[in-house]
Amino acid sequence: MRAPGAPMKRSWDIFCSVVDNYGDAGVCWRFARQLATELGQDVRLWVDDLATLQRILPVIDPDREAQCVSAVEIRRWSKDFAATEIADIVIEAFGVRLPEAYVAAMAKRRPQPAWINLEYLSAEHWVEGCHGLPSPHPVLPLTKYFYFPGFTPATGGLLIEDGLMHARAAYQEDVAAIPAFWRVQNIVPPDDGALRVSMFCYGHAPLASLVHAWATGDAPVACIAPEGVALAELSRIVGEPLAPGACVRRGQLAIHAAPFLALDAYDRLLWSCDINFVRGEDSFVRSQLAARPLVWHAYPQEGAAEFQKISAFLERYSPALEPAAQSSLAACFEAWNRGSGDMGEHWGALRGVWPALSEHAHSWALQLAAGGNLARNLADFCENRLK
Ligand code: TRH
Repeated sequence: MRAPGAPMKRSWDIFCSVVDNYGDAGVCWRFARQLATELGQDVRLWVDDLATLQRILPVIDPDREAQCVSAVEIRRWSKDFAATEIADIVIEAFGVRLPEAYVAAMAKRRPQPAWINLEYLSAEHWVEGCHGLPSPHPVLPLTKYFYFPGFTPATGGLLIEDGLMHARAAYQEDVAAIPAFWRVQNIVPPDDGALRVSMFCYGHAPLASLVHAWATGDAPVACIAPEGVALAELSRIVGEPLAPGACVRRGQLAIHAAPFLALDAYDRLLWSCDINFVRGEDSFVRSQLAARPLVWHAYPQEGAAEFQKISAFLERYSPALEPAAQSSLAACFEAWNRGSGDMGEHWGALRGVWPALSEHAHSWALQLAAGGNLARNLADFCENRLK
């Protein structure tokens, strides 16, 4: 029996191509899992790079053609894609090109499937005008719809699991939870009283300037960095190898090397820190839902288009902040994304407006959670297309 308010059970095919990094796999997996476990949908997730999915979801066996995890059927999407039954709802994630034979079969299927291009997240205004627009196929009698995640009710919203806010608050209030997290994840526990900062960024971030400011600052900082480019760069800066589980100290700074965490453990890292440096799309959203201040490293784009995305986000995020906090945050994002050598000074300014930032992070998370969630919104949107 369907839960009250749950959408009708439909079959879904989600096609995910990993362009680079982890965001494509992270978003698709999160979305697929929510459809299957919370909305009772019958979901197949086609992924062309199972090794990347395995990094965030370690139970995956990258050598298997098909496997089931959290009620999602995960399938290898290989070049020689074999004919398969067409689902009721077909999602191409981030504009990925579907197999031609699959599209041809979609056109013949009766009733026709709902076909969605799930787009990247942006806070820019134009997104509201394009969200939900149809795009007729140039030859076949098929229509695809653009579906945009976003921060306003005129977009598809964000991926927010049921009960997430409650689980996060309970974790942050439980005095035993954070020490247990360090233990289980093999991370040297940060010193009591140190400001806890998680670090996930691209290679061009001005980390050296930040490391200098932290090491020579007047208060202890614990920087927790999962394995990856940030940890490699930190290791280069301090001139010491930083294997997961290691901790290196420089003045007021302690760098805690962490393993690359499974997706849900990474959420807990964000919940465990006082501020999170995040990047791309998925960690960016999760840090906001962690109700903690963030510094965002946007995915670099042609023509430096990421700076428009940063301004658009801050335009939505910042108005409730006092003017000094707004300008310090904007300057910090700008310096971080431009790779500026004066990032350390901007960090100092950010510390000056700390209480306002922390309080705002909390109310922003609640505001996002009150806005509904993308998985349910998209299921409703597709149901209307299938009627
Ligand atoms: O990895 P990213 O840089 O992904 C990017 C963006 O999605 C970008 O928009 C896209 O165009 C590009 O990929 C191709 O950053 P993002 O989006 O934050 O994704 C990282 C994922 O990795 C996220 O789901 C969280 C997860 N993660 C872990 O599971 N464990 C970890 O230890 C870390 C650091 C991240």
